[in-house]
Amino acid sequence: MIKKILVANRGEIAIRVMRSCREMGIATVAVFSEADRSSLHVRYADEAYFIGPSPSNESYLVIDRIIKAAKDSGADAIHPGYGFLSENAVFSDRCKKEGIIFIGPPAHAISTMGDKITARETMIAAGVPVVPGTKEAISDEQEAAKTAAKIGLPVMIKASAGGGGKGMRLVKEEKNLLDAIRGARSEALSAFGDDSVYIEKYIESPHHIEFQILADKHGNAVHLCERECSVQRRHQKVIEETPSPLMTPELREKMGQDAVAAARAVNYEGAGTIEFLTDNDRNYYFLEMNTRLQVEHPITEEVTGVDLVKQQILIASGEKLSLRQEGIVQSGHAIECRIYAEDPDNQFMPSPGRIRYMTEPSGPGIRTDGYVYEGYEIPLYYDPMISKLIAWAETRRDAIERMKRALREYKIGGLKTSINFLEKVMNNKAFTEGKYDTHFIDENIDSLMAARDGQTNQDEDLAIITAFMDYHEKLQKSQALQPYQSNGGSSPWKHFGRKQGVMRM
Ligand code: MV4
Repeated sequence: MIKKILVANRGEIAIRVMRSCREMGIATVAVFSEADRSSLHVRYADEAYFIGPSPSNESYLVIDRIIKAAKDSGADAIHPGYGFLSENAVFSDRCKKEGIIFIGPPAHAISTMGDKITARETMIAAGVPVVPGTKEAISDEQEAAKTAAKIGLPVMIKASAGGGGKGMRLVKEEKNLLDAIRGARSEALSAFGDDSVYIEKYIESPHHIEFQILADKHGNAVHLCERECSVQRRHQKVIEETPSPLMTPELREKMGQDAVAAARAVNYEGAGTIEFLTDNDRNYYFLEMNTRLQVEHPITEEVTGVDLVKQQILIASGEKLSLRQEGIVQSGHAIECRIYAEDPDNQFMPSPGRIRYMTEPSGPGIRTDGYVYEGYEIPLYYDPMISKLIAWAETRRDAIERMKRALREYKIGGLKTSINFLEKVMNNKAFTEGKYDTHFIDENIDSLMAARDGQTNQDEDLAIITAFMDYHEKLQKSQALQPYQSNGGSSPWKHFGRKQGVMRM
């Protein structure tokens, strides 16, 4: 039985994890850096431990400090959230050695999937389709040229230690192959300390479709259907939805089975995600596995009704999965928009700063997973994501309308945000028709950036102006009956809105 969980993270995900803990009657421990002294995850927790300076490599990434906080607090488990130490095999192993439950997969699953060449090999052995390409690291450059010719150009050179777009090169012409290999190698060596690279056939206009899986310590594994994550910019996801507009029941069944096979092949435990590239003919290929809870997990929760964090905790406690594959059905449609403190009009530069005012959307079918409050200053040390806005409705069309309504309700003052950009995506034809792939933002950047059509904001300004005019007109009428005495003849414009100026009707 887990009684107390230390959450080795910050921001919205730390709070998200603690919410499930609280519902389960589990005590929570926060850790925080200098920059996070006034962060909400610290106030939310039952207790909190200071772990060092603001830069994450001096606080959230220091294994010894996290372990010490866990020991000092008497926590029997650690939840790593996403990012930071969540996919660190050394950390998973260290927790085990210290007698602390790591709420995540064992070290062997993390390292097998972390090495992309080993992951590909493991998937091939398990019968899961991978992108056509080399099975082993490229050793000889002449051999590489032959392989590329055999696969057929264009190809991608990828770093085995990479992932998420780091250390990748696209090669369209044979004459660029060797330079690309050398470039990818040196980039990989300096970024990861490992210069192994491999070759894959380039999939021209892929969709990024991923499957959520859960696996317990007793050999049971299920999938919780897909998430469509093709709306991304520079390998940063912007919008995710489920079901995928590209999905069919037959394809879901096949991909789901392969996702479960992928998890079984590494004796996976906990929540994980199998990423696939899918082409327009609905061929699909294993890309990589994320051995953690993901940012976009809420959309899966909204359509399946499963609390993924609770499942992670139950699995880590050693319980058998209570879910059966037949019992997992998607109901309705869910979309997530990531709200960032960034300026779309200035190359999406981060825009950290103080939240001067804020009104968050709510109402039917709306969920926000966030951590900021009015007066809070978003630190420049970490990811600039402010919150995740999730809309659920019966149909995709209704979910889009609901998201548009919620984006319009969302008011954040004091810094630049991506809210206006997201509204444009929701109004984009390719998006509303569900005909988009991973090139969507690049291909539509002009119309998504165009000077705001601003209809929504103008409507609101107009509403405020007409409200004032109506008030003022009625105020004057009531003054005609009963002239002013109290304000000494000051301008009615100043008078408007003042407490002592309550009019009689
Ligand atoms: C690819 C690809 C096309 N063909 N591999 C980008 C992130 C990394 N995880 C793998 N990525 C890609 N690998 C082959 N063989 C296209 C991408 C890719 C991409 C993939 C998923 C989501 C967005 C993307 C954006 C650009 C490129």
